[in-house]
Amino acid sequence: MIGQLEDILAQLIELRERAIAELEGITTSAQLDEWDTRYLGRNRGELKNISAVMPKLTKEERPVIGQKINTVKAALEQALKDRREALKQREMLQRLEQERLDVTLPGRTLPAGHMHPLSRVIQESTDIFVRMGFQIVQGPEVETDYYNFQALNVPTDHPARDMQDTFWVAPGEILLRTQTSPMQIRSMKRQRPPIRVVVPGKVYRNEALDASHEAVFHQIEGLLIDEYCTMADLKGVLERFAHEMFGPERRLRFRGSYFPFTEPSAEVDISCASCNGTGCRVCKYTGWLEVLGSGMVHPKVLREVGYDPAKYRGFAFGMGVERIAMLKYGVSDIRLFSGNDLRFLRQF
Ligand code: 2U9
Repeated sequence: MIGQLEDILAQLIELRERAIAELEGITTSAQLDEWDTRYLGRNRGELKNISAVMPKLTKEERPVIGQKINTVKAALEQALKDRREALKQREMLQRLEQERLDVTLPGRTLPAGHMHPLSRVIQESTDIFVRMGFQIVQGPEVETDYYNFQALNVPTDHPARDMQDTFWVAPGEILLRTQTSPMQIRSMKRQRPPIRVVVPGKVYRNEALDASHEAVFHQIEGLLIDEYCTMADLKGVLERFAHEMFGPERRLRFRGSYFPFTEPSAEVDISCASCNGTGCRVCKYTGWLEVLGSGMVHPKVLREVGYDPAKYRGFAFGMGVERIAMLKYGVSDIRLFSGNDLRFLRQF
C-alpha cells in the first residue's frame, strides 16, 4: 500500500502547485469564486475528491494523509485569501485612478446679481425711519377716489383729478394711486394715535415724460400723529434722514409751500453736495436741491379719519425715490432706472 500513499501525496503536491499557479493569473473576483469551488468546493472540489480515498486507507496511513490534506487545504485557503486581498487593493487603485478628482482646479463662479438702485434707496431710507421708530406699511396700487383724493382734502375741481393727470380705471371712482397717501388714511382709520408709519411704493401719474418725469415712479411717504407734535419734530426727523442718507455735513432749508393735505406746508431743500452750497451746475447755481415735500397734517384730514384736531396733530412728508437716487448717485435721467440697461445697472 506504500505505492498508493506516495501516489496520493504526489497528487496533493501537484494539486497545490497547479492551484497556486492558476491563482496567480486570476484578475477578477468572479474567477476567484470559480477557483474556490473548483479546488476547495465542499461538493466536487478537487481536494474533496482526493479525500474520498481516506476510507480505503489503513489506520496508520489515514492520519498521514489527513494531515497532509489539511496542510494543503490551509495553504490553498491562505493563498485564496491573499489573492482576494491583492485583487481588492488593485480594484481600489483602479477606481481611484478612474475617478481621479483634481481638488486644486479653480471653482466655477456663478454670475451673481445685485439689488436695483431704487430697491437699495427704498431699503436704506426705510431702515433709517425704522430706526426712528416708524413702521413700514404697504398697500394696493389700485385705489378708490375716496382714499386717493377725497380723504386727503383734494377738492373735486383740483387739477390732479383731471383725466389728464390721473390714470383712471373707472373714471371718478377707481384709479391707479397718484401717491402712497391712501395707505396712511387706512392706517389712521385702523388704529388710534400715536401713529408712525412710512409707506414706500409705486405710484402713477399721467404726465408728459422727460428726463425728470416718469408715468410710473416710486414714493416714500411718512406720517406721524400724536398729542404733542410740532413742526420742530418734523424738522428733526427729516434732518436725521438727510444726514444718514446724504452725509452729516448736509444742511436743510424749509420753504413755505402748499399741499391740500398739509397746513402749513413746506418744500425741503438740501445743500448741494457738489459745491457744498456755493453754487454750481448741479444745483443751477442756487446751492440747494429740492428733495421732498412736507407739512403738518391738515385738520380736515384728521377729522375725516375720526381724530379730534384739538387733541391730535401730526406731520407728513413725501419724497420721490427716483429723485433721491438721482441725487445720491449723480444720475441725470430718471428713465435710466426703468430702462433695464445692464451697462447702467452694473454701476451700482
Ligand atoms: C396724509 C397726510 C398728508 C404727504 C406729503 C408731500 C408733502 C410731497 C411729493 C414729493 C415728491 C410727491 O413724489 S413727489 O412728487 N410729496 O410733497 N407729500 S406732504 O402728506 C400726507 C400724506 C398722508 C394722511
